[in-house]
Amino acid sequence: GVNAGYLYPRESEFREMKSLDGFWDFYIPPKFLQNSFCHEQEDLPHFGLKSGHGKLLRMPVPASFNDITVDVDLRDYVGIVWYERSFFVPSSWKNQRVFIRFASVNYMSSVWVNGNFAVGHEGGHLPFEADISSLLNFGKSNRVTVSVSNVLSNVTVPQGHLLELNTSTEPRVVQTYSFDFFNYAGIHRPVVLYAVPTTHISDINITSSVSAQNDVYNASLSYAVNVDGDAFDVECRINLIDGDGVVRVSQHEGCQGVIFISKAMLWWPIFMSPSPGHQYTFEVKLINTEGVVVDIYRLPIGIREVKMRGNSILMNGQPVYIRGVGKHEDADIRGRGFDLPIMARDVELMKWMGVNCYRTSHYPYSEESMQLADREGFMVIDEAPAVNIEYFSEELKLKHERVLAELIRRDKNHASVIMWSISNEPRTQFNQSEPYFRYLRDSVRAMDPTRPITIVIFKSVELEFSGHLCDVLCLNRYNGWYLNEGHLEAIAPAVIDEVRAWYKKYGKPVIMAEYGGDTMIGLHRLPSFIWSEEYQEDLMSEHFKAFDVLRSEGIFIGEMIWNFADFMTSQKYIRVGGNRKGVFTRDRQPKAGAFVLRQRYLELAHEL
Ligand code: GCB
Repeated sequence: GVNAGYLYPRESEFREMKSLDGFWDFYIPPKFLQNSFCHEQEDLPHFGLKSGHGKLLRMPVPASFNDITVDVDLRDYVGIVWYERSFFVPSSWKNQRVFIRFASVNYMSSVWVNGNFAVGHEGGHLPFEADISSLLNFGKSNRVTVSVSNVLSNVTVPQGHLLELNTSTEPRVVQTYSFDFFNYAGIHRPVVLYAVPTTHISDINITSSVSAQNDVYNASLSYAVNVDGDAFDVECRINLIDGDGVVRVSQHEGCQGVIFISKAMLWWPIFMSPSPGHQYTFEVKLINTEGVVVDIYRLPIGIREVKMRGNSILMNGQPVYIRGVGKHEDADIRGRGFDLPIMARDVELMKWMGVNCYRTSHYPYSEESMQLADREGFMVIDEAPAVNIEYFSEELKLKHERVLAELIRRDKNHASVIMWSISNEPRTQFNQSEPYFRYLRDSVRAMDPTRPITIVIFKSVELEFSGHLCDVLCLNRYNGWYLNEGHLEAIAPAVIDEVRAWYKKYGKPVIMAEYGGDTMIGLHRLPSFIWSEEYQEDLMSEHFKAFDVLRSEGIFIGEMIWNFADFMTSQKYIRVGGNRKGVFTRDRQPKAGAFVLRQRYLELAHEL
């Protein structure tokens, strides 16, 4: 549910953690049981996976399960799989509250501890947890069992469809979906066990506003701390601590209030300040009626204010131009699995190219990557996992709203997040999309009135029913690729005409959120020819001509190449070992296009 698990677990004097990552038992049910929760499946958590009749393997956590083995049935698996492991809980945790927390399981999961149901969750990419104190054996061994289903339907976010295929042996259920990235599944992000005091900090909300007086910034932070347990018996003491460990402001009043900071060091995007990504530590101490500290939580925060004025996004009053990339959490073998080295490498490559922003296309990224963006000063367009919505219904709308609530609850305190993206390429040519997205836009606005909102559009300007709901128009358009492939000379006029038409229709500034073309590294053609590195370079340069014209007209505020790196897709004849629109390969080495982008982005960074 929306009420738990969104405060990132951190150790402190009062908080202990234990990682449950590593090899887990992994169970594939016998074929005839893969799509249903019938008897044998219901008994599994009780007796353990070893009691079943399926296939037992060892599976690394976190990782997608699809690309670990050489088994095509597992790669293309549709249905329920199971994970299980044992762990010890120290006796010293007995008088605390113990939670198990999954940072992401894709798509639908249920969790049992020692055979007892603990929690269920629908939707990949967002965390969930359960207080399992009453289910544990303290000072002894325990068992956790997790079922994972990767089935997508009309009422999942994102949507997908099952088909039955006749084969030479038996009919086979296959999953289809209209988005192109591979539907990886499994326990994708870390699993932790953590213990907190019975009365503890359960959530923190912070918003900052900034005022400038001759180059000096004063800021005010509004904060609210939620307490779980005997909330009436505790008070909050807040310290705002700077990077050097010095307490800048100390406030004793309460769990809700406003802190004023004179001469604040603001959070600035990368390239906009000599010290981008500045953070303070927001330290909360819970104090009981005897004046004794009972819990401490420390949240890194950046002080900054995002605002729209006219056609500009202002960061601390300064207009920003987005030099961006669309990305994926995707890598060889681990699929969508959490991967710190890839995350760190991506940050280095983005810095090298002069990137100042990325979109979490097409789902929320890991909490660690959001923290890294805060620290490095990247701006993030934070996207819900609602990609390619085709069928609109009341049930889907409410699920989509819950996913947005979970996303905002998780990411609201990140300085890097400058905008919420409700959806990527929904079918907004249909009338029903208007009330659907109006409802969600209003809901997001109510949950977070501080950030602009977008829907990433790909329909044509004449037949489109959602642009008026957006604060910024994000447009995906593949000139020189899906449109007029091979015709580089047609790119610039088409982009200019279309962006002007969008601006004219809705009066909102435009970001080109995707453009690009597939490129096989090592394929060279003179003159350039589609799929060659030269073609990607030329395609980009033609877009830049249009972007510069539109920028000078004041209606265009950002460009984002599709994609940062090559990534895996489902099997399609237009895909060669995946989508090759990356300016980097899947193993993060540059194609020629990366150098072209770098030159432009660094020039723009210094000119702006
Ligand atoms: C799009 C989608 C993106 C695809 C891309 C492509 O419009 O938003 O997910 O990967 O096109 O390369 O086809």
